[in-house]
Amino acid sequence: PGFRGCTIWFTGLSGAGKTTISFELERTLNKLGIPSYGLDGDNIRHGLCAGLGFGKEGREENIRRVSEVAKLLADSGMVCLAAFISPFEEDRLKARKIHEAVRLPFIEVHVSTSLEVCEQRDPKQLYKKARAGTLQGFTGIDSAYEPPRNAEIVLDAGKDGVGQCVQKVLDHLESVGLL
Ligand code: GGZ
Repeated sequence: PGFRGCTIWFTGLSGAGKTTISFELERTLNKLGIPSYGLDGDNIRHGLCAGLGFGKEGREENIRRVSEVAKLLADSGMVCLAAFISPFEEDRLKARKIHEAVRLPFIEVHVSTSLEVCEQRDPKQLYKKARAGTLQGFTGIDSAYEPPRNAEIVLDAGKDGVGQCVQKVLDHLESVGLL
């Protein structure tokens, strides 16, 4: 059987570099002739998941919908890149199971950039608002992030540049025969 596509799932704190890495990887794969497509909060939470909040249930439903879309993209032969905080182990495990039930590879990438670095970067000033108490339930401040224990790949975008992170994912894909 030929290549059926797969999902590469990026999890980590806000500002960890998930979207940046996944979109750079998307460009690289597409240049290599491997069709890929990135999903993230910007193209999902304004459309498919508009109206969902950031409480436990809103995040759970967000990740459930994204998982189903990722599965369809992977099944179509694409490399689907999903970049979501996805803070809860249970929700990520369900995403994995949705794929594995139909034998589509699911590769979890923990973008483990420290809270310290993410907060220092704070590109949207959300950590600042969360610290000030004007934004409540923010991941890493007053909402939990459960670090994955079963991620296929761990990246630290506080230590490695975007290019190095992308290369680590490509190396993994090659080592498991997906490239
Ligand atoms: C976390 C929040 C919150 C709260 C708004 N907690 O850095 P960003 O801005 O661009 O990325 C964050 C994005 C997270 O959406 P996800 O769909 O990835 O989250 S989850 O997987 O948990 O469903 C951040 C912004 O939304 N944002 N409020 N309270 N991030």
